[in-house]
This record gives sequence, structure tokens and C-alpha cells, in this order.
Amino acid sequence: MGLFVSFEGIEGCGKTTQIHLAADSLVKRGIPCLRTEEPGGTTLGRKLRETLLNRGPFILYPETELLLFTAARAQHVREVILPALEEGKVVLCDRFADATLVYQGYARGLDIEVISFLDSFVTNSLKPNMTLLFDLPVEVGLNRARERIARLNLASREDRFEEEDLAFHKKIREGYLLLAHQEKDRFRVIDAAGSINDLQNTVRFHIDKLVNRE
Ligand code: Z5A
Repeated sequence: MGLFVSFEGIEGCGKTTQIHLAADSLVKRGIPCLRTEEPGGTTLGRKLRETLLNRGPFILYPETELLLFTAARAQHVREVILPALEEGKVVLCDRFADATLVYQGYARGLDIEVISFLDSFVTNSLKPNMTLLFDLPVEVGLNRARERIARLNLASREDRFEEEDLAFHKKIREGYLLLAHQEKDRFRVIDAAGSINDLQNTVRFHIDKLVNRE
């Protein structure tokens, strides 16, 4: 069985930059790995991602949003993640079930117990071996995200969550820190205010430690 590592954090925390660098580093060293993302990672997941992240001509209610994120996950776990783990790969996943607890639970206010039940159903109780949480003041993350969005064309902005107010994003940060506090063995909290290079050294340190422990 391989190893499953998830990357989490507020918008603009730099996790996507880091997951690409971490995957490149594993590939260069001949360690079999798979980089994937949520929502996304499968053909169905990419279709759902479009609906979930782009502003549409309809209201997406929190309950609908929850079911679409978890539907994408059910497909992703079975089609991509479990087969890669069975092949012994290190699976690096940009967001996983913690994102649902934090965004749909702590921030949107849906029942945490319902979300936990739904998530253990869709993931078949699969949990990451390690979760890297990139922690950063919300204002810094949103500035980074807005600069990135401004560089993109209108069709691919994926900015539906970006329009939420500061209080929403602060709840996300607090929610993640609470989860990290509750599951200290699984989470590694990384100060994401550092340079891309410094962060990559920290990420590599944690991943190598996990890989070499096995
Ligand atoms: N969501 C949900 O609600 N429920 C769920 O169950 C799941 C997701 C799975 C999409 O996630 C949205 O879906 C997300 C939560 C919700 N909404 N929000 N917010 P996503 O992960 O695809 O999108 P994202 O959170 O907006 O992440 P991102 O766009 O991939 O950004 P990032 O990973 O945080 O950062 P980045 O792309 O690596 O960097 C952002 C910019 O900062 C970029 O221009 C970089 O060049 C720059 N950057 C990166 N690192 C640094 C450092 N160290 N210094 C300075 N600048 C940096």
C-alpha cells in the first residue's frame, strides 16, 4: 500500500505551487507518485469543478454544494486514489475531505456530523496518512489569489469562493487550525508566509520523513 498525503489551506496559501514542486522532486528521485486534486482528478470531477467554482446563472445552495463535492470525491477515491495506493504510489492530493468539513461545515454552517458521515461513506473511511496545512493570514492569501485570478481569462477564473467576505475566509483558517489541533498526529502545520523555496524544503522534509518511515 502506498502513502496518501493531502495539501490543505486557505485560498492563495500556495499549496498548489508546493504540490507541483513536491511531485517533481519525487519523480526526479524515482519514487512512484501521483499528483491529483479536488474537486477534479477525474473526468466527472472536472465537470463538477466547473459547476462548483465558476459563477453560474443559479444559486448553488450549501446542501447542493456539499453533495457535489462529495460526489466528486466518491468517484475520485475509487477511480484514481485507491488504485494508485494499491500500486504503492505516494499520492499527493490538493485538498481532500478536511476541505469539506471546513468550507461546508465550519464556514457554511452545515451539520459537522452529517458531513463526517457522508465523507466516511464516500471515501470508504480512507484518510490521508499525513496532511500538510499551509497556514497564512487571510488577507495575504486573498491578495495572492486575487493577483493570480487577475492574470487569468474570464472563462477560467474559478472565483465563486473568492467573492465570499473576509469573515468567511477567517472561519476557514480557524476551522483548519481546529482540525489540526484535534488530529495532531496527522497534521503538519506549515507557516506559508515564507518563500516558495523555503516552503519547498519544509514540504520535502515532511514527505521524506513519512516515506522513509515505511
Ligand atoms: N472546496 C470546498 O468548498 N469543499 C471541498 O470539499 C473542496 C474544495 C475539495 C477550490 O479549491 C475551492 O473549492 C476552494 C475550496 C473549495 N475555494 N476556495 N477558496 P482549489 O484548491 O482548487 O482552489 P484554491 O483554494 O483557490 O487554491 P489555488 O487557486 O490552487 O491556490 P493555492 O493552492 O492556495 O495557491 P497557489 O496557486 O499555489 O498560489 C497562489 C498565488 O500565490 C500564485 O500566483 C503563486 O504564484 C503565488 N504564491 C505561491 N506561493 C507563494 C509564496 N510562498 N510567496 C508568494 N507568492 C506565492
